[in-house]
Amino acid sequence: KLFTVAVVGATGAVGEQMIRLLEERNFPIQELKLLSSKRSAGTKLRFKGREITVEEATPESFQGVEIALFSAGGDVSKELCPVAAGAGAVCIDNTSAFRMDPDTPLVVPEVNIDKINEHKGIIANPNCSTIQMVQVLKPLHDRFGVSRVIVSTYQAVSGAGARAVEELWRQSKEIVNGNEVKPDILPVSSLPVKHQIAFNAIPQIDKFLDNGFTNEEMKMTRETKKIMGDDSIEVSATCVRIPVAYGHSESVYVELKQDFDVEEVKRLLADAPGVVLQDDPAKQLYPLAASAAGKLDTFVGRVRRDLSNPRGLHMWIVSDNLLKGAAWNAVQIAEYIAIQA
Ligand code: 11C
Repeated sequence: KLFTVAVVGATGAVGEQMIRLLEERNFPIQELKLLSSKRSAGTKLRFKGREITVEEATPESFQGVEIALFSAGGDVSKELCPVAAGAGAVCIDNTSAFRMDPDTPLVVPEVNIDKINEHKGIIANPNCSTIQMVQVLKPLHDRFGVSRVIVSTYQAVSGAGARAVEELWRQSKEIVNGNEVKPDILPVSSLPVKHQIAFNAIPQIDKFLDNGFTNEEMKMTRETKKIMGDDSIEVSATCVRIPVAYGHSESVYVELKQDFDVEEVKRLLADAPGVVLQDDPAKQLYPLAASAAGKLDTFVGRVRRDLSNPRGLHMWIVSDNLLKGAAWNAVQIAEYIAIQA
């Protein structure tokens, strides 16, 4: 069967990767509709050697659409996902709009593909920093039980969009050339205070909440519980933006409920779907954002027991935030839907 597919947010950093993956994976497409805001409508994009003109996404855009991939911001999803779902499409939404809605499954295929059919027209794609972490936690939770996670992230600027990547290049050149830096976008484009990102680390991703954590940090807490299907897993996060273009890195400390053998942990991770173990200190082998960029897998290394808690485990987890963290996870879900149809 061939599908009529829409990509909403086609000109954005994630939308661009969705289109590329649909082409590379040879997704069974009858017709591809590329949709965007009014501002980007009229842009011409290529798909399988053909030129497609991007149209403005409106409530009328979804007649006949069977699968709609959304990555155009939460407000667009809130307005148009219910319309698309009402017109018969299955929406795979990359924004946070519906993630915590009890009627919306939040899916990482390697972790909870069993939830995919519980949708009522919308399936949510988790936050990038959550996806790569739960992929690695899942086999450990199944075998030993995970009680607690403390994670610090080192997140790429592309998580904040293509303009943030341009800002990193621009500021880097300004500094190297001895010119004054004028921060414009980061940490949060809608807030008045901006910070330099080139040659810096900013401990703020998204807005602060009353509990002192940021929205990005609380996404990691809440989404992990929902995806893993276990509210008892405690997650505290510190999310940091660093001057890397593509690929989020995470230092993850996990407390397990049972005694474990580090070599068994490594074997479980090596066998986990979509996960690649890169762990050989003697050869200085560990995951790196620069080598994970452009890959579909999630990489884990630096696996070691905590010094004071025998049930504590440390790991370093890296994945391309635009791919497994966004576009690839969404296209993977679309592939499962297509296979079932
Ligand atoms: C970042 N994780 O790196 C964010 C981007 O909820 O989908 C993705 C935000 C989201 O800035």
